[in-house]
Amino acid sequence: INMLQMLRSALSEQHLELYYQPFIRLHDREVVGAECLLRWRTPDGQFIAPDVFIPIAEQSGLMIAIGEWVLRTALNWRAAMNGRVAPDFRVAVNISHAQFAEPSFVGNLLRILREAGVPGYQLELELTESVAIENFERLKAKLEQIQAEGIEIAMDDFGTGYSSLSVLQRLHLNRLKIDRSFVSGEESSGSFSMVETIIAMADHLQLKTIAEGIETESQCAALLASGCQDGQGYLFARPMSEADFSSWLEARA
Ligand code: G
Ligand code: G
Ligand code: NA
Ligand code: MN
Repeated sequence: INMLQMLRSALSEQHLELYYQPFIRLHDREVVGAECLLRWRTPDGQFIAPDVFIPIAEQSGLMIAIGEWVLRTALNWRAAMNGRVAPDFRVAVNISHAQFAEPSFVGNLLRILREAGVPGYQLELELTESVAIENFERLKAKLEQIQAEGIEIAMDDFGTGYSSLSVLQRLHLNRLKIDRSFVSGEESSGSFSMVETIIAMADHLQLKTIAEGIETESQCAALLASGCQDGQGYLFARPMSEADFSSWLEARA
């Protein structure tokens, strides 16, 4: 039995799970959202990392079904969090390139949003620079259709891909996610200057910023001083199961 068959049954037998990692507003440390991260728990209790199975899901076309499951689960979770988080608390969902490129993507997205009863502004999509290989006009039209619902678009792992400044300028995005490789380079000051460059560029393009992989108070302080708005990382919390996320929230209150 191969990995693809196992993954297919994991989806149907509900062995996939979402973990949630909070987004923190750096200046006052309020919880402003969470990214959902897919986990596959095999029957023997082992976790298989998404880096391992997402490429297989993408090649086989199974990512479409998994991606819809992720969206539905994340949005139902967001609806269930009402009253425990601020109204503008956003849930961020990673969208793979194969999923985004599917012609039915936007239609399915909006249908799932409606079924969950969640307003668009409570959802953010994390895309990577790889979406920019798509035909530019088509990409732009898709993004506009999504944003017309209030859904925000973040560019994930920013700075590691190849998208040009001109693409960034011509697409209307909402947020840049500064890749953690730049954040962890803080001690060797060469790469932290990349963080400052990215934030300056984001400000110029009127994009919001979030830094990933914040592990130390000194990284947090440096990001705050550079004008970065939000952050995520082990300093605040690891990705947590739904139950652990709820306990974590309660413990802070
Ligand atoms: O926690 P971490 O190991 O979860 O995530 C590893 C990688 O898997 C990250 O690049 C992340 O963007 C990706 N990933 C996690 N969950 C999802 C998901 O639901 N969909 C997609 N497309 N990628 C995901
Ligand atoms: O590619 P993407 O940015 O979606 O993936 C986020 C990845 O970063 C996940 O695998 C998540 O578990 C991981 N992550 C989150 N916070 C930290 C952190 O503080 N340090 C490290 N090393 N990894 C982190
Ligand atoms: Na992400
Ligand atoms: Mn990222």
